[in-house]
Amino acid sequence: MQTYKAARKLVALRKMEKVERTLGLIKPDALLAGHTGKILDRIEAAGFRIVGLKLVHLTREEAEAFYAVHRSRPFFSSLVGFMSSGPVVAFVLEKENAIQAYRELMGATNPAQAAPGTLRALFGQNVERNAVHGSDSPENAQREIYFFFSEKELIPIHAQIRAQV
Ligand code: RTP
Ligand code: MG
Repeated sequence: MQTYKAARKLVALRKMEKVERTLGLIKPDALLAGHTGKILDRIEAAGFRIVGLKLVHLTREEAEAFYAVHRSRPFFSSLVGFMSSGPVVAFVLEKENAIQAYRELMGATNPAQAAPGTLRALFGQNVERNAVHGSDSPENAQREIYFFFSEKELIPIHAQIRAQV
């Protein structure tokens, strides 16, 4: 009963504050180059709250399912090969307008065209090995979050603290 009330309060709080959730990945290139700490530091410094976090090594089939929207693109086979070549860090971020805000922090798909100071400009190598992923719409964010996480693995620490007062 108490838990149900608390959960409803959290949902209301998130709606009131227009807090959105997005799914992010640190891709195998950046992870294997040892950039995880620096990338997460920049994400937190930009005001995102991490509510889910894990290491995952995708199989080729899982990478194909994750990027299914790009199935007919010429780069699909290479992309899923790259995304299953090593582990990724998966995370769920919360912030007002998180989806667009995180895409701005990532920068353009091609690191050569990404604005200075963005994650892809700083840590990306080329248009495929571009260090990070971020959801591009509320529908895709929802699908991608539950591709990697169960509800129990998402812990809105900041909202929990405020809900207690
Ligand atoms: P992401 O989905 O990973 O956040 O990247 P994005 O929205 O900026 O780019 P998208 O068009 O969705 O492409 C997904 C990923 O495919 C790789 N890619 N390779 N060789 C190429 O021309 C090419 N174009 C895209 C990148 O890894 C890109 O992030
Ligand atoms: Mg995309």
